[in-house]
Order: sequence, then structure tokens, then C-alpha cells
Amino acid sequence: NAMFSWQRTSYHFQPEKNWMNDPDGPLFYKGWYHLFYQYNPDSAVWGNITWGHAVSTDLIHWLYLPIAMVPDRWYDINGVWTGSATILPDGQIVMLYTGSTNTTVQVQNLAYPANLSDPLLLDWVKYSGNPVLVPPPGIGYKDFRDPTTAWIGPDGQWRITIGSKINKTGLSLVYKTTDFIHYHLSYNLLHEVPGTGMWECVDFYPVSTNGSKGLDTSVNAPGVKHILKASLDDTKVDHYAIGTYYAGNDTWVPDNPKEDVGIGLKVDYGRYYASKTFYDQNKERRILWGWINETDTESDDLRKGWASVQTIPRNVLFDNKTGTNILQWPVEEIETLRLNSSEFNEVVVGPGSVVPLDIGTATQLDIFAEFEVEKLESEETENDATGCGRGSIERTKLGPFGILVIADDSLSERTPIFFRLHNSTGGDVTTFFCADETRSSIAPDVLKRVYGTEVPVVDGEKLSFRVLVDHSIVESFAQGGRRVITSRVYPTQAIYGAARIFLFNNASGVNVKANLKIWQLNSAFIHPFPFDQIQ
Ligand code: DQQ
Repeated sequence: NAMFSWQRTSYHFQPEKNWMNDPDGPLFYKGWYHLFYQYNPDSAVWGNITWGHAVSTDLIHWLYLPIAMVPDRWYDINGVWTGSATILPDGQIVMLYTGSTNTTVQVQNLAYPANLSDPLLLDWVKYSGNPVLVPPPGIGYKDFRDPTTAWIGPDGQWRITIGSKINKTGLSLVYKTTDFIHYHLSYNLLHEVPGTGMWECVDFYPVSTNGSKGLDTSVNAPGVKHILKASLDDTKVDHYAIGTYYAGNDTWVPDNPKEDVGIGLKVDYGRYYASKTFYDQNKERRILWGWINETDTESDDLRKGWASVQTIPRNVLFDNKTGTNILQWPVEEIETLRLNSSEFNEVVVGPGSVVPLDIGTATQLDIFAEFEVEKLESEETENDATGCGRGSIERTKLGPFGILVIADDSLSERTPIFFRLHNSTGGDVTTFFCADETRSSIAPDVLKRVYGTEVPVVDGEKLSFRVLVDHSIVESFAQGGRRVITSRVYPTQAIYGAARIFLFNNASGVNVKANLKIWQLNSAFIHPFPFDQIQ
């Protein structure tokens, strides 16, 4: 099906065809990274959900494997929904997932590999005593889903947490187990936040406050904080907060109650949902996957025959410069796709100007950009335009300025990634990081929004971002990954050889001096596993 084929990505993971949503049960095993994902084998819209399966040795090149689990039992006949993997100290792999039963009750089920000596983990056995958990008293039968990776507490028992809600309060239940068959519901909630609604795909993991390595899920010691993430069903946004986990009573407390889960930081300020991390024992890092949802119509998805993309896996660390956010950065393996690069040094972009960057075709790029701002007026006047405004066309004294990607020569289509500054009369500067999809496509039936957020800039730092461009996906990381915005765009003109990149400055009161390094990126190899050539 060649319809909209230019919108397919070249180095992001997506199935050959049909619908995909949440990443499930990621893990590293015997030399292979495994990605499972919510997959409809029959159509490009959600339904009949199975676990698609693919493997990679480097998180970039992927081989599709046969579907790992299908809805074939009374306890998952309405869908093999989201779940997580736990690798036990003896090498066993435990997969816990949500099943939607024959009466659409959400229950938790246990599955394990049929053959642990198979590095591909092709065959999965569903435990004969499933379900292992049903909704507890007081919890709605459709409000109980997406078990996390388990962690072990000081008492030697395993814990998992499962998202739910009571009325409008989003919450996370904790269960203890020793065998993953029998569970004990903890009296305390891990956490709850009024007004946030149903918590889907909860993720809970430790980060080191003083190291550059990721931590395995059970680590808890001085110098460790815990990230709690919930995907809010009401708004379809992934939110997280940083806090402390108290293993004694299995509760978690946010560092800053004003930035609690669901009311503070977002994992990604763009088009992004149902994310999940795993600990990569191969490279001692914590890796984050996220689902990039479509923003076109279902009928367009059906016509093109596929829907959704996964982000490039991101390395996650605690940001010890700010202490208030995580850092997300594309895994280093993406750099193996780099081809030739171009550098642009000290390009001065005056107020109201657009500067083409001549790099040839611009559909697959890894871009680093750094900006210095030079004020044209000396007096300090307040610039009261905060946030991202109506996007890149709204001029203020101090912004917007940045780059235009997935743009054509005439700029009939363009996706600006930019900064916009705000200064008070006292001289305090606040920096906003934004992505404007409103002119990303001339297609009418596409959701096009302005996304963005304030981003912390530490004294002495330059403004900078890194942007990955892949045909119809733009992943943008500001200030080393303190804030991230993923854009799903639908170009019709800025495609293949017609796609360009530009610098722009739409501020009225500043010159911007830009330094850029831009790599062309190769396509990743993403194909069916070549069983016939091997067996
Ligand atoms: N997707 C799954 C659910 C989860 C939701 C079903 C989040 O388990 O809550 O496909 O996108």
C-alpha cells in the first residue's frame, strides 16, 4: 500500500502494517533486546489486541518475530493488554499483563517463556491458574490495569504496582508476592493524586542522584530517588514526578507536592503516551520507550494501512544540575546511523529572517543547535509574553527563534522547533521550549497544535537543543534532555528530496547567533526475522 508511504519512518520502530500502541515488557536477554507491543494484526485501528514482538541487538535495527501472545483464553479474550517483564535472580522471566476477560473485566495474568534457552523467547506459556489478580473491593472492574516490573523489598518479597482510580482520584495499588501467583494487597497506596483520573501504564523506578548509570528496579539506597510515572487516561498525557520511596510501608512521596504526578512535569510535551522503562543490564542504563500516537483520522490510517510509531529508545538519568527533572537522551546506538555531517558556525539571524541551511535532502537528520541571544535594545523592559503563544508566527521581543524542519522551499509546510524567552522588569529570564505543528501540513484533517513548556537553563549554559527528524516524526530534546517534545506531522510537500531545514528568528528585539552540527542519518534495518535463512 503506497498511500502516504512518505510518512513511514526510516529509523523509528513500527510494524510492517496495522495498528500498534503501548510498548510492553521490554527486556534484554541473552544478547537480544526484546520489544513487545500492543498490536492489532487485522487492522490499522485499535482492537483485537495481541502482543507483537521484535528483537534487536542494538535498539536501532529490528527483526520482527511472530506474535508472542494472542487473546485466546476467557481471561484475555477481549485483549492481551499492557504488561511488564521482571527478570528474577535465578534467570526466570516473569511477564505480568492485563487481560480483558470475556465479560470485559480487567484482570492480571502471568505468562512465562516456554524455553529459557531460546534467546528469541518465541513461545510464551500462560499460567494455568490465570488470572492471578482480579479487581479488589472498591475498585471498578474496568479500572485495574498495566502491572509494572516487580521490585524486591527489604523483607525479601516482590512488589508490583497497578494503576487505578477512585472517583476522580488517580492512584496506584501495591501488591506483594513471593511466587507471582499469590498476592497480598498492601494497605497503603503507593500514591494517589486527586483530580488526575485513571492512571494507566504506571512506571516506578529508581534513579541515582550522583551517577551516570541507570539502576536496576529493586535498588534503593542513599543517593537514590524514585520516579513515579502515570499515563493519564483523561488527557492522554504521560506525567512524572521525582520523590522518595519508603520501602517500610510501600509509599512514595513527591519532593515537591506542587509538582506531583499528573499536575506537574510531563515526560514528553508533544504527541506521546503509555511510556515504559526497563533496566538494561547489558549497558547498565535505564531505557525509556514511548508510543507516538497518530493525529490524523482513522479513515486515513485505514487507507494507509498502518498506525503509530515508537520513539527512539531514550536513556534516562536524574538531572543533578537542577535536581528537579529527569534527563532523556536518545540511546547512543542511534549514532551508528550517522552519515555525513555539515557544520554551520556563528550564523547571525536578524529579527524577522529565515536562513536556509543547505544540506541537501532533510528527511533523516540528527541536529545539534546552540543559540546565543544578543539584545538590540539596552533598556530592560518587560516582555510579558509567556509560554509558546500561538506558535512561531507570534512575534515578541525575545522570540521565537530556532529551526524549521520538514519544510519545503516555499515554506508551505514547516515544523518550527524554537525557544521563546520571557523577561521580567527585574531581569529574570524564563525560557520556553516549543514545537509548532500548525503549519506542518496542508492536509486539513490532521490535529495541528502548538506544544511547549518552560525549560530550566542553568547559569552559564547556552540555549541548545537536539532534534531527530525522521520523515513524519520530530523528537526534540532541549538543554540536554530536560524537556522533550515529540511531533507527529503529516507533510505532503516537504517530502523526500523536497524536505529542507532552515534557521529562523521571529523575535523583534534580538539577533540570534547559531552554531549547528547536522548529520544525515541512515535508515535502520527493520525486517522480518530471516528464519528460512537460518534454520
Ligand atoms: N492501552 C492498553 C491498556 C492501557 C492502554 C490497551 C494505554 O492496557 O491502559 O491497549 O494506552
